[in-house]
Amino acid sequence: VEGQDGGRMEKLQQLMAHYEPNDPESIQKSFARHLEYSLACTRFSFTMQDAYRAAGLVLRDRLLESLNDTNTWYREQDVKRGYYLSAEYLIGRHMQNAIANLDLEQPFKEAFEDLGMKLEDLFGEEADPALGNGGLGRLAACFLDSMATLSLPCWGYGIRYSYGMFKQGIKDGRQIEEPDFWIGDGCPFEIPRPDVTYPVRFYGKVEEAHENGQKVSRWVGGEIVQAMAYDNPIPGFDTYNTNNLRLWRACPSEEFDLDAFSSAQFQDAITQRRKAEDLSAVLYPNDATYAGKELRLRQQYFFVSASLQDLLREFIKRPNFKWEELPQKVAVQMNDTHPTIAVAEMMRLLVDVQKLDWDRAWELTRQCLNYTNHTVMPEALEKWPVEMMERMLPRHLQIIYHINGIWIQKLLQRWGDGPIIAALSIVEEGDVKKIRMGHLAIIGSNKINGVAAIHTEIIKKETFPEFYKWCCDNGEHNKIVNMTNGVTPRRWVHCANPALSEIFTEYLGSQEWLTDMTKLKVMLDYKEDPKLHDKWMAMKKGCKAKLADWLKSTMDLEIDQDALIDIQIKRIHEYKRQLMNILFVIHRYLELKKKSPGERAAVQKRVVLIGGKAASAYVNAKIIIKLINNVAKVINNDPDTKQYLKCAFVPNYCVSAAQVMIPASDISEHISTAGTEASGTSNMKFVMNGGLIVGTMDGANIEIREECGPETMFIFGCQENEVAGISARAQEGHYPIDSRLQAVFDEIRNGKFAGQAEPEAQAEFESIVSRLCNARAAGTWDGDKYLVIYDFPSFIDAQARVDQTYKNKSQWCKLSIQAAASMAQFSTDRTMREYAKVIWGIEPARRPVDEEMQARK
Ligand code: NBG
Repeated sequence: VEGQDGGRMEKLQQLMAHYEPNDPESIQKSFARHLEYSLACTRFSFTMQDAYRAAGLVLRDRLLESLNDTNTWYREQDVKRGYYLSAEYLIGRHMQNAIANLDLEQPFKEAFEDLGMKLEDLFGEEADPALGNGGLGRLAACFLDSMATLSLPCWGYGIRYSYGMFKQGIKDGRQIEEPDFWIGDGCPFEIPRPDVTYPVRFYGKVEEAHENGQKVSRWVGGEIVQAMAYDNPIPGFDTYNTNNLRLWRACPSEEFDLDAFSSAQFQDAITQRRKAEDLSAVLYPNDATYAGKELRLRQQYFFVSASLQDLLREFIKRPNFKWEELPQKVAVQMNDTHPTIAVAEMMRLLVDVQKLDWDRAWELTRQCLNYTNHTVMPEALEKWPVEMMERMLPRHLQIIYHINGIWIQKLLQRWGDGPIIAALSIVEEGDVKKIRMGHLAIIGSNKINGVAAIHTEIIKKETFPEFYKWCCDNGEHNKIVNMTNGVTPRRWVHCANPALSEIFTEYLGSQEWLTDMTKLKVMLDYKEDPKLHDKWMAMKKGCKAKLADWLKSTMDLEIDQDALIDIQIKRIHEYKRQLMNILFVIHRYLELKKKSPGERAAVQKRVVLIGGKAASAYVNAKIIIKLINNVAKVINNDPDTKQYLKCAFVPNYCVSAAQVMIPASDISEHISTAGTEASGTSNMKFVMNGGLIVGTMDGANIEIREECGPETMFIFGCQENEVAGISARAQEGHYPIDSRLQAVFDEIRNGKFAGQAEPEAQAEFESIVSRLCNARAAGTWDGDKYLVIYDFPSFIDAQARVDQTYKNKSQWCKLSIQAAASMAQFSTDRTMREYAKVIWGIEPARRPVDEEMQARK
């Protein structure tokens, strides 16, 4: 509605001039109103789920005020904006985080306690939005929190999957996958935007035409799907900025043709509609691998196209915009290869739609886009069959060929013909010709980054060595940069571990550490202070009690709260070596069995918890889950040992489970083969919560050790530069097996954990053991690729050091404080500052505080 009729604007302005008040009574009023008017409940009859929804709407009102004003502010300031393109966001529950970041903890608590409700119970009602697989998706969510907290004008773009990561159940010790319809009756935090939609085309053909004497390409026909926006406000902590995570949902482009109701086309219309909606229906449950399915490429193009159309529209809306300014106003980050079709789509939008000439468009594209690599596992670098791309995205294939043609010309001019040309081509020749998305990303990007120091070095030397050579030849040494990952201390300390948050705030005299973790260094002065030790140990005890309650209620497991808590939670993957962990548990059990009752009492009690999901098609990972469950069953039921050693597989590991488990750990396992884990981020969360790490010299472990001191970490295993040599020896059969590991293998082979009762499992377990012991027969090697046998003895030693150190409680406490207080480097605030400065060239744009906001505070 436009115009000023009857002073409408002024009137509305007056009516809406004030922010929603944040005192407990106003919150209660707002709650009651939503309960009755938004949810149609009565004040006499509503469920906890209703209460959660109404409370969510109370928060949403406040989030919206801030989101709208922040957007207006960014527009007025005409700031450069960042756009994070990610197929995954493992956001976890919104409510507690939103309350903390909006600085509403006290009034909310009062408001709801006064109504006889506990906030924790409300939080427990929220479905955990799991629109991601693991570390990559969770990192994206932590990034959003930090971007908002730093007042960086940055948005996230992704897909609003109706079904997120599957729910993992365990039946007879095996993983079963259940659909996660998280969206259920709707999420109170999201804002559907039916007015923000974009058409996204698939299939069809390319026509050449002439326009004003110029040859142009027109992509026509095929089918069009509409992308509709759903906004998820992301509030910053200690700032008035709220950013946006815009997720796209696929909708059919046309509503039903009513005439078709009476005709045979009706069924067709329904099928078309379904097909469109299928696009954003499910998240692919693969972590660090990719399954080359057509639907996956459709999902990727769908969200990339909608996002680029949206951000270009915002750019064009600026008065007197000029295309040359695009790199001064827009920076795009492509999170892994999933969104890298963006390179071709940006070119299509600039050349075909905006009519820029090729060279100019290419310059702009290359200056705006950036690419993060998250893994060195070759099976995760996506490659799409040329045939598939030609069918689905014919214009993009043309564009990619054109980009590649120019690129190859440049290479030939510089180096002449040779094998390096084929290695660097975007097109992979072979039986099935493929487009290498990693190559496309690198060629189309301004900066490329790895996610931890060692990982970035491996990218340069092993993953993309030819590119690195090209960059160095061109004087572009800094094209590949390192951006070590982080985690947000708001969710991972303040929300997950309120008792620890209180200790920090008490010792520092303010909450400043939550936005500047270097402040925690002050804690080092007290690391030997018995008073702090008492508080610290009480904090750990409280966290363990919470964990114990949670384990009891979710899986009916009882644990000894005085035991050392040892946790490994992450996706199940051979390179992460959950197998080595469970083999060690068996070893520990066998050692205990050998001892007399008196000797056993002297052994450190331990509870070993392992959790994580296996990709549904990943056979070996699923066998490992079964093995863990079977081992747990034997150990936990052995009257000789069960008070000293307990082991459990914790089902359905997810963000909210992590928030309970991480604070309770004494040690956690980050034990990937050196050179395989790009970074890891749970390692950071554990240490921030005062847990110590058993780990290899891999990923971010290396940097954590540097920051916290080697004495705080139990390091073992071979180094990255030794792996190739050891592997070669293993393949030749010169690969001794430690007698203690041999004893474990024997026990498995003898049927201790399956046997005749479960012949199928027995065969699977035996196959795992014999694979480890395999030398190379012929062709490809399927032996101990991840060097479990080689690293096992030093793993046992590291665990012995853990037990030894843990005996001295005050020494342990000191190390725990020292490590937790030294983690400033691993806040995503640091990571985001680096991206903003080095990659994006984006400055913070903090909303100024007006009097009303000040008064409200
Ligand atoms: C994962 C790595 C982790 C890393 C996260 C975030 C993929 C493809 N990669 O080591 O395995 O911490 O990314 O960078 O999921």
